[in-house]
Amino acid sequence: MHTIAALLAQQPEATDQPRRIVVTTHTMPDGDAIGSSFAFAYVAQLLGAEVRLYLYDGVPPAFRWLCPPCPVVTRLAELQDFTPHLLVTLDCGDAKRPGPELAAFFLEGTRPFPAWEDVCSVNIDHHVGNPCFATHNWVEPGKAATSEMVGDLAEYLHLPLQGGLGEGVYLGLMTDTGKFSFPNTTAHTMHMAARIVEQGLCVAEFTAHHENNWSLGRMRLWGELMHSITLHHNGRIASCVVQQDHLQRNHATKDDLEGFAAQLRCIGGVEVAAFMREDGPNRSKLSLRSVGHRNIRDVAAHFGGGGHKNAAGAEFTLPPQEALEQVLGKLVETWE
Ligand SMILES: [Mn+2]
Repeated sequence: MHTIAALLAQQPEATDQPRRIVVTTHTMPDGDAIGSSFAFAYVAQLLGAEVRLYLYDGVPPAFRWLCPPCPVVTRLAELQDFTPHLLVTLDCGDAKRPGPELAAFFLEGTRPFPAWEDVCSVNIDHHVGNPCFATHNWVEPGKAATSEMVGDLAEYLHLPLQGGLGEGVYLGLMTDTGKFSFPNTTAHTMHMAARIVEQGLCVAEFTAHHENNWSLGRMRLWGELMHSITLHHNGRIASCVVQQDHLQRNHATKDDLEGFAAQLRCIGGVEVAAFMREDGPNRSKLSLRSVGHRNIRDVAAHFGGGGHKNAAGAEFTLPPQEALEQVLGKLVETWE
């Protein structure tokens, strides 16, 4: 954290121009991705930097009530002559997570533009097994959320967790801990949330914005999917498959599926929830969720994915039902 703080404070050599920073996070951003990247952008701006957010998938509708701290672009070309000194990734467990336009940059060092020759990269994340793909890496798997790390950084720099900065940190804390209920929730997490509330965040208003915003289509989609849930392994595994036509008939999008895997885990006795989404012809995406002691990260990793002990995922080049069969097989085979 000290290195990152020092990097942010540093002025570019021989110029009085502000430091330029591109902040990014993973594709299909969740609450921690949006929360940590927004909050980091606020921190950088408070330190005098000029900042752009690069979000390959844009800001999902569920988070559009939050005020972005700076201009948001969805393609690198939109940055035009904004050549950054620093490129900062947040909540990205590996080099491919920021999206296809930056994969070659992190994997092979290929610059997307010649002017990016001297761009220095920073990776701030809390995923176990993060391969430290950037020039500077600050990875703390013990942290509940990447947003918690940004909160630590802000407080280390004596910046109050208020306004948009507080909202961003709170969003990440709340979503990555399942509203302060998952095993990753620590006293430090709750103290930080309390300080944000002390500094002006209204919990009821925030929750209303964040939760009471479902479309009728989303509600109907969840209803339909709930009817199709299957239990396996004596009721200890719950599974569900969502196909493209589920979305179409309910006028819903894949963003409307956010949180469904965690909901599956609410069934009494279920220790692992496996949710498989059809993503295209022969393409599927898995979300795995588990209760406290049960680690599903290794199963996700077996299929080339990753994540955390209790929340992980993977992608498949198979139709969803076939992919699910493989996952269920692996879960039972490795069950202890
Ligand atoms: Mn996270």
